[in-house]
Amino acid sequence: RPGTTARVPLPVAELHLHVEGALGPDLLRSFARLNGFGTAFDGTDPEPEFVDLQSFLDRRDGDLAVLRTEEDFHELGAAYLRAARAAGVVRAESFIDPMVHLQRGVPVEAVMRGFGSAFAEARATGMSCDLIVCFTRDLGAEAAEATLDAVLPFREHFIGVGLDSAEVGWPPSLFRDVFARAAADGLRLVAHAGEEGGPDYVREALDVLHVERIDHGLRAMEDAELMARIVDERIALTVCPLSNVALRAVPRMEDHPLFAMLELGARVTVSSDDPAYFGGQVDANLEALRAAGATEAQLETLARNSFDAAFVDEAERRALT
Ligand code: ES4
Ligand code: ZN
Repeated sequence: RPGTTARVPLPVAELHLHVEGALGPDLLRSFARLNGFGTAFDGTDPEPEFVDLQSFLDRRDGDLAVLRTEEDFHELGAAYLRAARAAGVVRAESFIDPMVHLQRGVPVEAVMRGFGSAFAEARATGMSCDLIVCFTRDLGAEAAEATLDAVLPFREHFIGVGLDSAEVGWPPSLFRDVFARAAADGLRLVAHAGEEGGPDYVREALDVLHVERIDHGLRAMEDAELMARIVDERIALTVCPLSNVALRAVPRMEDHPLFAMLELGARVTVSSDDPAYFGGQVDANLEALRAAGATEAQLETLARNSFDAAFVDEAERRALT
């Protein structure tokens, strides 16, 4: 576009990002060659069409086959942090899913040491970033307990736990005990709820798991009383606009419930979820909202909310903004 200058990205905290979802086509091909898959992934469609959350998870699981070693996880983590920085992310709280990798025979140790060392290295160069370990909810509560046991030896590499993957049929209440144990270990708590599951899932995440933020939370909008509470208690919602449209949780960006959530005064934040699959990093998500009618004031509110909702103390918060 001649005559336009590149916009400096708005500084934000990205609070809802799955590092595995940053595995883009170039990295995918290079890991495939490195790990003996030859050119099997060369024709992989870089912009796939999804119909729902499960269709994305199936595609992603196929791609993740190329990740085998601690070094692979290190490289993927470092690649995400570089791309995020360029997109304006000055604080990253990023999800990883150790059980997804263990399912295909990769030891939890390789995942934790690889991602952990990438984040530690970035921290040493002045980036504010931490990991959150997600329980893969469709593997059930016993697997979640086993996950917590398996990652606790790497406690220095993560600050909290979350709950992700296929939502419907796996209500938060199933995970009461493992979240209580994580809280007792001093871990911060978040959970995906209300992406495909109804407002009851959001309510359970708050009342049974005692999470501090809700990831997505879209369907909380179906329950006015619940939204009033979310506003009142300043519970952050980490919303991922491009993901929601790609996975058809929202029909069109112009209809995104984020606009009404902001009107209610909810602490809405914006993140990219899985940037390699849904059309870009957090800056692309903010840009998509702008194109759908978000005002500068709304975009600034979203950025400020992201810092208010981040798991940092006052001193670090001041250093970030
Ligand atoms: C995910 Cl529930 C959900 N949504 C988007 N990306 C994901 N990666 C893993 N679980
Ligand atoms: Zn997510």
